[in-house]
Amino acid sequence: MRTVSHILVAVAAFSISGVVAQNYDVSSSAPGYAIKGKVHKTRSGLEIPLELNDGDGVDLYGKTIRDLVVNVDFETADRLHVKIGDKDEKQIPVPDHAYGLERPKTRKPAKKLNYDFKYTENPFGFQVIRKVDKEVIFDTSDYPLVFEDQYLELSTAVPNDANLYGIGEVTAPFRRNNEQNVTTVFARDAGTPFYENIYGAHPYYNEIRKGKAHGVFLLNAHGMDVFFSEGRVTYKVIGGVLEFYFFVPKDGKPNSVLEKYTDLVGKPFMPAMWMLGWHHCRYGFKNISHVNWAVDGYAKANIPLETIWVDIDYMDHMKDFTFDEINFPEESMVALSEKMHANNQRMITMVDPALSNNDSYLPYEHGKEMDVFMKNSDGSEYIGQVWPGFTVFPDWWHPNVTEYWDYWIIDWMKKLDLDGLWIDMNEPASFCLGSCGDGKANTDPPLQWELPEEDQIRIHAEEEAALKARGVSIPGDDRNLLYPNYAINSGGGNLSERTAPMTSLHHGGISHYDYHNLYGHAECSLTRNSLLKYKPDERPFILTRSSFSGSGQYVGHWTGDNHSSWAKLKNSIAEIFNFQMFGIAYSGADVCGFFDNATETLCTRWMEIGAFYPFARNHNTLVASHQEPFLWERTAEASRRALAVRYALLPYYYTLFEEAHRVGTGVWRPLIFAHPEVDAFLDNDVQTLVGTDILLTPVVEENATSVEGQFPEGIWYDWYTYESHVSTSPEEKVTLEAEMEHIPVHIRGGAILPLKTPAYLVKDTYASPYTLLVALDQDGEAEGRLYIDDQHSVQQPATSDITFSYKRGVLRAKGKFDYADAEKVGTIKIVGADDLTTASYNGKKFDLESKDGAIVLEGADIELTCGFTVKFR
Ligand SMILES: *[C@@H]1O[C@H](CO)[C@@H](O)[C@H](O)[C@H]1NC(C)=O
Ligand SMILES: *[C@@H]1O[C@H](CO)[C@@H](O)[C@H](O)[C@H]1NC(C)=O
Ligand SMILES: *[C@@H]1O[C@H](CO)[C@@H](O)[C@H](O)[C@H]1NC(C)=O
Ligand SMILES: *[C@@H]1O[C@H](CO)[C@@H](O)[C@H](O)[C@H]1NC(C)=O
Ligand SMILES: *[C@@H]1O[C@H](CO)[C@@H](O)[C@H](O)[C@H]1NC(C)=O
Ligand SMILES: *[C@@H]1O[C@H](CO)[C@@H](O)[C@H](O)[C@H]1NC(C)=O
Ligand SMILES: *[C@@H]1O[C@H](CO)[C@@H](O)[C@H](O)[C@H]1NC(C)=O
Ligand SMILES: CC(=O)N[C@H]1CO[C@H](CO)[C@@H](O)[C@@H]1O
Repeated sequence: MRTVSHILVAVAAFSISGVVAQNYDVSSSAPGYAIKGKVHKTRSGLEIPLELNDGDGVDLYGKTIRDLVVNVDFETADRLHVKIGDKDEKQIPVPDHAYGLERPKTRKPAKKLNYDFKYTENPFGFQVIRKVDKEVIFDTSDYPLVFEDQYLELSTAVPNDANLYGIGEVTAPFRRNNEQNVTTVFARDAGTPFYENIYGAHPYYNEIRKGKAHGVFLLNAHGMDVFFSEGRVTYKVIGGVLEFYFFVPKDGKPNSVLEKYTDLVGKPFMPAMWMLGWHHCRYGFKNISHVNWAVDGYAKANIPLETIWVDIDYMDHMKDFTFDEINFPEESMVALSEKMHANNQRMITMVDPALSNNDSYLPYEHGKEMDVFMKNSDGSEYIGQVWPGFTVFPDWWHPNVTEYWDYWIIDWMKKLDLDGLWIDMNEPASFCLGSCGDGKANTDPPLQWELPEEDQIRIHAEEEAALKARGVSIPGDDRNLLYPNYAINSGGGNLSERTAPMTSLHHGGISHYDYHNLYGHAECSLTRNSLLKYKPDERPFILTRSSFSGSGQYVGHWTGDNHSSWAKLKNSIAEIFNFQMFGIAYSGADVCGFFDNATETLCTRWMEIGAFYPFARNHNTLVASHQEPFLWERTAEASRRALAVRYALLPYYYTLFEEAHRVGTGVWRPLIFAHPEVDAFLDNDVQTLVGTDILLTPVVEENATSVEGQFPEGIWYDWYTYESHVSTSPEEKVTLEAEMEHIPVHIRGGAILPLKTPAYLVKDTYASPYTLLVALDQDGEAEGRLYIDDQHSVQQPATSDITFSYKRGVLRAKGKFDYADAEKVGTIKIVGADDLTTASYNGKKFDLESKDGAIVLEGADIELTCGFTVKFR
């Protein structure tokens, strides 16, 4: 939802002394470690004991740990696990649990490994070698390992100007090899400043080297800086252990790397069909009639709207599970939900984790009784400040919290018959520096950025004093949790800025310092389970702001509080690519921008590409002017046109989501991931492949009426005219016409696309028979896939999984045809052939029509209950 951009200004005024950009060098003075004793063979690999070398340069930023153990597990042919941990196991790893990561249990080493693992004795270092071309893809041997309680450092050599993608969450170009640059991984509520750490934590990257891809995942939930510099990647981590996973599929395809990564962290969840429709939201709807105005506005303008969202506006004093009795009374919200459902539309509301600590607020009383809120280091209740004023925070690790959260979530879902939940502010965000004191003030504290600057500075100083007064560590833990000596480059400054104090506690005495990056992830997992208890057989809809590696199995993600600017429009594409790579396929950015005022042209161009986001929603903030797409003629027209393409493609999108869910591949794909061998695509983070067959070339520059695009080799057909473009050199930049209401969309020659006739609603769209669009390649051939199920149930008794092929004039469908209410193919269109006049199917002859650039068979009436063949002549 929101962060307040003004706070950035305010914070800057505090002159953050603890936060200077850190030294980019590795600690060359560190003595490193040597193998001490015997290297053991274990059931699945090796166990290597390490001991610190003598020498100076210890205790760089923390307490040096002398004895380490390296566990190497050859888990699968393409996955290697290397964990460097302290022998005493005092360091806190990512828990082996759904709120962390459930590790696969490996019983014996895999055979026929696609990688080699080598190590050096003294100093200890290791190499991961891609077997197929002997490429050393990870190599720590030239850099000393540093292992201290609050500072771990490890570097690998990479080529100069390496092609690195990933490490997040960050707003940045997709290819991340900026010279001497740092990406900080530390969940943070910040309105998407370029290059700074924001909401989620994803210590994962893909590298493309010599046309082949591999993946590197550091499974660690502590704050860290990752430096991509010339010839080197360096991790500087403030706790935990160094638990790496390397993904080295034999074929070197980026999609295979994603498959292997999501084998480990979890596959993206399968959305229900309706979730693929268009969503609308605004923070700042004044009252329920205002929301209805938006719903009706879409209808009048005939711009598809599937789901309306209500932000915190509906709440009484912004408290979860309450209603503003004047502007959003309960009965009006129920009526809105009923109206939406009566029209086959949907409704979603926001729920924040932080709960008002007002004594007469039932969710607070209840939680207090069950003791489920986070604690200060002295055992008292931790009080922060979020929208309702002073707040407490559910501790997702408390044994009572499941019962507690289930109760309130299910009650809320029932009350409004909601279709899903939006969970925000779960970094967790809190507006004080760590603690807001005892939260006993009689009135809600004013939002700090609304105060004069001198008051902001005074309050901040008071907060800092109060925080320090509690101590920088937790009794029994001598680490400096508030101000570790190595200050990661968090854009927020000190770690506890705008979040819970690092010294606050989760159940079992775990400090927030150790679990901060998992807070949102845990909420995702827990909330999904609550929704499954509410309706066990409905696929839950949850959209989260904060996430961690693996959250995609529970939720979707939007890229947070962006701006109505051309730069943010362009960058939204790279951000979505990142989340496809992180295993959160259902992701999107706020279309038309959240902060600031969108102009007609910006919103028009944004609706055009936003119509194709895997998760597609227009969303805006309180003070910004309205940006409902029906408010401007040109935006409305562009929205209708682009959404007609999306809705026509729904079966294709749905089939891709099924693939993402089963295999782990992204729905949106950068050209370089489809063609890692084409260097010309390395930096192209504007053009987007939807799956393999649809290429989008959006305009992201103001006033442009044409756009340059690159095309992988082969034939590409214009979506609207079927005009063909034959690409022989992907390097070539082709200029495409793109008047204001038009987004260039191309179909890959060689694809068979299952399409529907677009209508206002997903349901009505689906009621139409399929059109099979057969787009021929140079050899006159094509292939495609269609997945069918009941569109919403978790368990599917029978599904259809159909492959289509077209060869030498014969269209064949085969596969699995089990789905009970199988639909029909009504129309077959062939693009790229001009000499066909008749077709025969099941003994019936059809005359073909040549229409609008395609050869068309109408009225085919083919039931998708078994395989079929259509012969064209
Ligand atoms: C950050 O922490 C340091 C102590 O390490 C302190 O001197 C500084 O004032 C803090 N800055 C902010 C903005 O809280
Ligand atoms: C990181 O790269 C960006 C873009 O090239 C640049 O603006 C920024 O200054 C760099 N940051 C550092 C710390 O070098
Ligand atoms: C609802 O809000 C709109 C927009 O501010 C305003 O025009 C209208 O008068 C309000 N309606 C009611 C019933 O308060
Ligand atoms: C769980 O809640 C009950 C009250 O419902 C309370 O008595 C109990 O102490 C709580 N458990 C823990 C571990 O706090
Ligand atoms: C608690 O909530 C009640 C009811 O909304 C309100 O009247 C009261 O002022 C609140 N108390 C505090 C301390 O905010
Ligand atoms: C945005 O538009 C509103 C009026 O709708 C205006 O009050 C506000 O100042 C504008 N904001 C900016 C940043 O231009
Ligand atoms: C786009 O056109 C408008 C109106 O002519 C002009 O004000 C604006 O500066 C132009 N923007 C760019 C980036 O050229
Ligand atoms: C923090 C950040 O990235 N702010 C940018 C948001 O977008 C506006 C343009 O709309 C820029 O001016 C800001 O710098």
